[in-house]
Amino acid sequence: KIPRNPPPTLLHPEKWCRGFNHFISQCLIKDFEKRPSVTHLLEHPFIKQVHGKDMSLQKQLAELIQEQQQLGSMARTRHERIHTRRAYHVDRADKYSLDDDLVNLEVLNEDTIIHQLQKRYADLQIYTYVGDILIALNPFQNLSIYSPQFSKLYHGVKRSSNPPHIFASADAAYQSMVTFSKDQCIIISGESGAGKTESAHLIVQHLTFLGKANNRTLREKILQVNPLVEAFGNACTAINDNSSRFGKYLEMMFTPTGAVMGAKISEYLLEKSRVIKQAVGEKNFHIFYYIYAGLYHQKKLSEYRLPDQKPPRYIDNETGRVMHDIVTKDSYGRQFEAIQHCFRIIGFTDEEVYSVYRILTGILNTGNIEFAAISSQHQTDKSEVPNPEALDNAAALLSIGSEELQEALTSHCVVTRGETIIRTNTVDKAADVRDAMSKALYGRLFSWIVNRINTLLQPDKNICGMNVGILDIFGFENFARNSFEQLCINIANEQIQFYFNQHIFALEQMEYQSEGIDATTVEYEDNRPLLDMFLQKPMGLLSLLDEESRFPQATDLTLVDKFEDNLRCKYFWRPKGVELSFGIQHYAGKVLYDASAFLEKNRDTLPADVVVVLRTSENKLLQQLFSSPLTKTGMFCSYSLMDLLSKMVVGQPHFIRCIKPNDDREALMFSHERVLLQLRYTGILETVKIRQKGYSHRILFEEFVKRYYYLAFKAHETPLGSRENCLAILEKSKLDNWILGKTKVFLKYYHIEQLNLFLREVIGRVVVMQAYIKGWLG
Ligand code: AD9
Ligand code: MG
Repeated sequence: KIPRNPPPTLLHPEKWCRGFNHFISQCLIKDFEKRPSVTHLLEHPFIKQVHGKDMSLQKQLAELIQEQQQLGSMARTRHERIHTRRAYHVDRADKYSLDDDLVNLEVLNEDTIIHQLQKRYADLQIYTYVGDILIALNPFQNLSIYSPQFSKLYHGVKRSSNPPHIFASADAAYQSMVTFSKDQCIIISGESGAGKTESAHLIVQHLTFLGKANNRTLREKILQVNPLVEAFGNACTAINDNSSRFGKYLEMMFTPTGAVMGAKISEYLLEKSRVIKQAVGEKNFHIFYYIYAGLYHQKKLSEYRLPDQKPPRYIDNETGRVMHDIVTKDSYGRQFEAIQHCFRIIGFTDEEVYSVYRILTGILNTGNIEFAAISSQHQTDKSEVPNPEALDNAAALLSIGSEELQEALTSHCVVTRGETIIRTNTVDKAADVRDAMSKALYGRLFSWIVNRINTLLQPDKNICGMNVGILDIFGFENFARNSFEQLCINIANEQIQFYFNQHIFALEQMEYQSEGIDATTVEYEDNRPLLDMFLQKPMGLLSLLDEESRFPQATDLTLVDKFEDNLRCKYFWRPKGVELSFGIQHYAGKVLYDASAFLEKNRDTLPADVVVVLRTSENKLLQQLFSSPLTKTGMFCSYSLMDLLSKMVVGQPHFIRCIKPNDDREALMFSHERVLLQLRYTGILETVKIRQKGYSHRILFEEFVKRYYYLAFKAHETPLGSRENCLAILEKSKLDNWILGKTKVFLKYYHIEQLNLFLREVIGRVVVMQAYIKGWLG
């Protein structure tokens, strides 16, 4: 039986196979394997039918051929692999090493785990598996294991044929996406400086390699996205010179055949307060140094009204240091060129980039505006600007009137009983308004850049694609002094840990019960009570913070009192003698917070007077930034997080756990104590246990049969999603250790890879077929 109408596209090999199931299984595959004559095929009525009708067939087949060549190259890579290994001294027998996966440990305890990791780290084997989860130790040195040869090495091969690698994890996500046409998500966690952002880059690098679009420009664009947003969203902290100060979810979109076709970023909780002030030893966002140095070297500072002797106050945290760096080293200047290049490649217009620079330098000039009190007999709460040139500079760069700016900074309108009264601002208040304006400018500029990137990298809406999302947020932080920002960051990490626990422990164990399966339970540290303490309404910490922020009379002290009165649990305490401080027992350790400025930071208000002025700007971009509704009040921190989690829940998660081997950023230094701590609070020991004993994949009978029926049934059959049929498939594929529940098949993590490889083999034969037809068509 030949299908009456050939399907309109032949894009996905699996679909192709399904569309032509009978035809292919009965005739073409068999024939091909025997190398049939071309005339035999030519005469086939179906081929005639397709050839006559569909001229784009050739193009589609060409794509498939390319894919096939890749599948073929997998086989060929064997030779190459050995070669590459030798070249990079990763020499090892071309077979499975038990050391690669902690699940293989016979004696399982903290000591054996840490010993294994330490031994591997000394050999520069920074990656280790725990079943399907990847542990990545930060090497603190550049390793030569990320070249294109390595991308090839890890492409589409069995996981056990190479040492563990982040490319293998990226590959697994990609292969699941393509095989099952399902969105995937990769969640990278670890404390600050553990290597999340580097890992995210490497994943993007490998995914762009895999999604080898014919479109080279698109690939280049996507590779520029991370460097660009990180220039604006990362900064040097006491822990990490390139610390992420925002959460980033990057979705890479692919066509149904797996060619990359676009990307989209979502940002969470940018630490805007960094724009106006940085802790000792820390810096502002990278971009400010890049632009100042770039303009300095291009001798363009005066054009942007910046002094060339002394950097603006906002970036001059350590007096003199920055200027010294800028004059003596040109690394910032080169970074500025790199950023210009990123803008250009991604597709920003010159005008847009120019507007961005004006706003950035406008912010720097705004920071230099000073205020002094005017005392007269009647008014003592009035302020003026003693350095009007700074005001003029800022106003000029923001393309607004300088008098209007001064008004907006030093006074505010109050509407009472229908009447508008103008009140003056004290010096402190004026400085606060100035800084609030700078923060708002930067925050909105950042969001605009992100949105613009999304527009420029938007895929063709007509193609129904799928994506791999990569979550890289700021890691857990514990400084000498911890403020509101650290609290937000740590709550976000708390949620990631919860999400991990849900997926690795809770959901799995719940299903054993509901499916009537007797599997060993693994105890784990549940941080749910802690999360409740933060997020519960109306009595959680964040709700209390919001409530207090709404009282004009409230102070940071009344806030901490309120916490103490209401949060009666073991995770919260208040140290004696330090009024504004409180402690939290986080999943990752105890953190002492200093509540100064909590209320102000949470309120994050921008006076309407400022918005009104900024909206008059002649800079179109700036106008646009402030045209959206004014304020988002309250729950800033938790709303964003909810959004983040709901996003992640959509796809199937893959976990990467980054670990920091020492606090000195030293290569080859393995601090037993530090690693042990991280293994403990991330629950690695328990994770190994559950992967040893548990069934990480639970698939409904129906879904299982739909996915894998090829393995036991004829291609044209449509078997029912029954228990018996599942059994037939499982037996045919010769797997052991699986269990059948009431409605689901329970599989070990390694079964999935075996089944998928099996399936790919079958599908691969179809592709070979298509290649053959291509030969005839071409
Ligand atoms: V934070 O929570 O954003 O403060 P991350 O993102 O976890 O933190 P990051 O990826 O920035 O840490 O890594 C910190 C530094 O470790 C990098 O700047 C590199 O110098 C170093 N690093 C991390 N991973 C690698 C790697 N795979 N190879 C080489 C690495 N160096
Ligand atoms: Mg980071």
